[in-house]
Amino acid sequence: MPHNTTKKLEHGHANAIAPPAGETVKPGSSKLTASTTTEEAGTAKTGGPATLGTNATIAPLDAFKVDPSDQPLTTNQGVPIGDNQNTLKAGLRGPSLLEDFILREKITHFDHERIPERIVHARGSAAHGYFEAYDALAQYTCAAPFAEKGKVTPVFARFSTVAGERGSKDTARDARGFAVKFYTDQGNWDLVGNNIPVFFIQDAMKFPDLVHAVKPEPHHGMPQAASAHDTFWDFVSLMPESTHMLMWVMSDRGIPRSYRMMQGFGVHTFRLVNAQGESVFCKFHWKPLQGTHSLVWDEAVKISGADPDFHRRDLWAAIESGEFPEWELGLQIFTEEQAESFSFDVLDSTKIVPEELVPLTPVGRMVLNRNPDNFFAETEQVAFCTAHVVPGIDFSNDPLLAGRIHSYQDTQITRLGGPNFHEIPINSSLAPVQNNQRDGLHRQAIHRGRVAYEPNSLAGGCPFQAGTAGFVSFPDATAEDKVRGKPEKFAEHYAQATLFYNSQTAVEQTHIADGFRFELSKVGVPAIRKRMLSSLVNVSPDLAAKVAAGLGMEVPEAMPKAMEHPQPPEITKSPALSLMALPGECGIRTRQIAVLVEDGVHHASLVSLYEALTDAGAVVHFIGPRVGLFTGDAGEQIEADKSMENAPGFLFDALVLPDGTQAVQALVGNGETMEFVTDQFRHSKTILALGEGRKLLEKAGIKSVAGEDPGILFAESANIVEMATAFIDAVAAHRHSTANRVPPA
Ligand code: HDE
Repeated sequence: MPHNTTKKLEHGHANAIAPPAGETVKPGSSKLTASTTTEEAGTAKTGGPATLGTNATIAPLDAFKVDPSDQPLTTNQGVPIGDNQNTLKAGLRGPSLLEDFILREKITHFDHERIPERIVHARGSAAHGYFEAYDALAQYTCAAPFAEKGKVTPVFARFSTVAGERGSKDTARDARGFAVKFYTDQGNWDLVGNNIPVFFIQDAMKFPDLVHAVKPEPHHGMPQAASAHDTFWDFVSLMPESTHMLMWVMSDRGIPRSYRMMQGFGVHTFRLVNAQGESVFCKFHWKPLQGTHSLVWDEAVKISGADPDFHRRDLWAAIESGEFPEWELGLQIFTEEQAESFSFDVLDSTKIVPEELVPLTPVGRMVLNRNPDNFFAETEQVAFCTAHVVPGIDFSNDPLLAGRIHSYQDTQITRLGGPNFHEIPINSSLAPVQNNQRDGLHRQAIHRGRVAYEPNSLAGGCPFQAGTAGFVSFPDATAEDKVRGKPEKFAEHYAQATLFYNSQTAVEQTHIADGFRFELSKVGVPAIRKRMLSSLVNVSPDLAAKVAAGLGMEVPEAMPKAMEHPQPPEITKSPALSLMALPGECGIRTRQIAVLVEDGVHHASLVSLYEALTDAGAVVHFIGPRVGLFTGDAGEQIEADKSMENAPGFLFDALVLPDGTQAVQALVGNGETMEFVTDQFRHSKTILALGEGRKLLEKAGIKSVAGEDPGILFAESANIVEMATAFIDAVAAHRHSTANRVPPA
């Protein structure tokens, strides 16, 4: 019925509120809902065995979850909304009315949807899970997560890049954040670490300088998520203490294959304190059970274009599919007396404690088994703070850590809009919170009674001090002058950079030189390049020479050292520092394997291979020149879930070239196939050519015969079952750098 009978096309209320109805999906029928309710391992707040289908972080968050199934649309006041399509107007063509509180509420809320992003680590992804202690650790600490064997503590872990903004690519060369919030029954403990065990600077005073140098240059806002620019290298080349961390960031560690495949480190020396008040020093290490793997630079660059969410997607998809990533927590425990004898200072965050000096004690495992329900509510609003420690964990005097203890608490006040960020569901402790702090923006708690001070008699003295049952700072004796300065051993800047370089395999050393060459080639001021090279001479003349050659420069004089005669290092090689020298035993679980398909493909061999690979835990994708159905050699149908256009070769860990005359002919004539094959080859990944599929290698200019390159395998379709095992072993090795592959011209 037209609203105005003289204007037949003007629609009144009845027509205007009916948008076209799309196909509806019943709530609860999505893949997401199905898999998030089938968690295998659950957690309990106070420990005890994990029960099937439960997770202690679910229940407290449940109270805040909103599910609109079968519910009407409402305003924020709960008033049902009749029309969500049209503003209230004085006549259909008339002015909008100020009284339209529904429009105003909707637009006003929208106008304020964004919050400031994190100053650093803005880009990140997170998941829920649990930590399970292997044993009671009472000898060293009374911290709740280590109180008894098998104790389970819920966790929320967030991984991040450092320099890029919130929407930046995942595969930038950068350190990665590795932050874990333990919801212990003694309050929240945040272990806010990185995937690299050292840091660029020794003192918090330099952090704003470092971050200003690495972030996009302030005059033109470039480059995004990259350290390859003048201001960063200007700063670090003037700060020799950065050299050790530079070695790590320029190495393969700076471009991990997956958040699930990287180590994590607490970086600083912390203290463990036991119930008797005795303390030891400690370093925290997370080791992924998925193995440690990295990208190569060319691959990282290409992935950033094809899938900027590469790491986010990987973490999400693994958890959705029930492949819960797992890390083992190891501690390096040592006494203050031991520390004093080391050639380096354990309060210096630019130094590691080599595992040969203090071995790792495995103390438990972390499993991430549930994706967040809402990115903003959980991943964005989670507030990690180094100051969040629990009885049994304490700080050392590391001057970098001291600045962090202040900074994280402080930054949340701007980022999350006030001092009550601890009440946001993802941040709130599972342990009850009782104190006399009151009010402030966005206060949720409704404090009862009239007493908000202590001591009091009107509330019976409650809440009362816990005394020695509460957090007691370790009484670290200090009786010195107030000074600004650094302890003597902080002046030694190169020994561990050299240790790191000398502990790498030849391939890893080449990657480090390549990393420096690339980054410095982006530096426009020659004096900065030269200064950095002169610093690298102190690390390794070999490295300096390689980088200088790559820049077309002479190797300069070594930079004068701050400390000419340091105490000799305890060790000169540490195998634990090389990713490649420590191959994982993790098989091919979650590896992404591309199988090219076309009409006429040899169907039976692909079916057998698919079964063998998925049995081994890999994720197999059939990739065609387009998505959709293809017809196999005997008329069977095979569906391509991705196309070479939407999922290029460099997104996959391994490639299978199919058999079948007609299919191979069609693929040979397709330029995208050649790029697919060439990238797999250039990035040293495993390729299996079935039967006539070898023609695709030949066409791509890859001249390899069986047995020549451990990453290039050939099989006849008839003996695919025997070859599957060899293929699985080759994929498990991840990359075949020893093959010395030269990209075809
Ligand atoms: Fe951070 N860092 N940081 N940092 N950092 C932040 O806190 C800071 C440092 C790390 O997933 C900020 O909530 C100072 C070392 C991670 O939410 C900020 C200093 C290590 C995350 C901050 C350091 C880290 C942050 C920005 C030197 C490895 C992300 C937003 C004194 C051990 C946590 C925020 C997450 C985030 C300050 C050095 C790791 C500004 C002042 C060393 C993983 O507070």
